[in-house]
Amino acid sequence: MRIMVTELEQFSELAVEEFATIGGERFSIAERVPGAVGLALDLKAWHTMWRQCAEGLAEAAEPTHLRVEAVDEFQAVIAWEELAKAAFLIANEDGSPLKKGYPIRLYVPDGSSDCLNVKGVVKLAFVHDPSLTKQAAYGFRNEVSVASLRNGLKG
Ligand SMILES: Nc1nc2c(c(=O)[nH]1)N[C@H]1C(S)=C(S)[C@@H](COP(=O)(O)O)O[C@H]1N2
Ligand SMILES: [Mo]
Repeated sequence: MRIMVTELEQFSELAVEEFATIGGERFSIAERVPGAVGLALDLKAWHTMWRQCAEGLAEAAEPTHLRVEAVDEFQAVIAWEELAKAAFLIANEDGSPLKKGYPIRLYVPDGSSDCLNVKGVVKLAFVHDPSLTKQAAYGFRNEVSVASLRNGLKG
């Protein structure tokens, strides 16, 4: 299973092993999410390193939001500010692939809801759209309307 990553005009499709080698120090997710188990990478550090591999993003502003989509079509849209402590769970403690959450799982410590801890992430979109609300949204694809993500201005 591959993880699709997009930002502006850039696009990558990465296997979990490739995703993990983009970089960042692996740490135990329990350091940020008490009770959670496995090895994680800091989201913002990972993003910075991914940008260095992708062309044309060095000059780009910070994203405004992250949109994640899962294998089961669960998705979440989260404002960049809410992701200060966010991490990607990439493996079990012993380095083996995740049983629960494969290929990777997002964790948003200090987030507005545990519901944002999306399992089975297969798409990450680093979004540049200041018209989206800062209020995080989540749910199954056909339950999250685009209108609800906006400040009531655009459809
Ligand atoms: N892919 C996917 N991720 C998901 C969900 C889901 O239905 N599908 N449910 C979310 C919700 S609503 C919650 S509360 C947490 C539950 O996490 P847990 O299974 O570790 O208890 O996962 C979140 N991540
Ligand atoms: Mo939830």
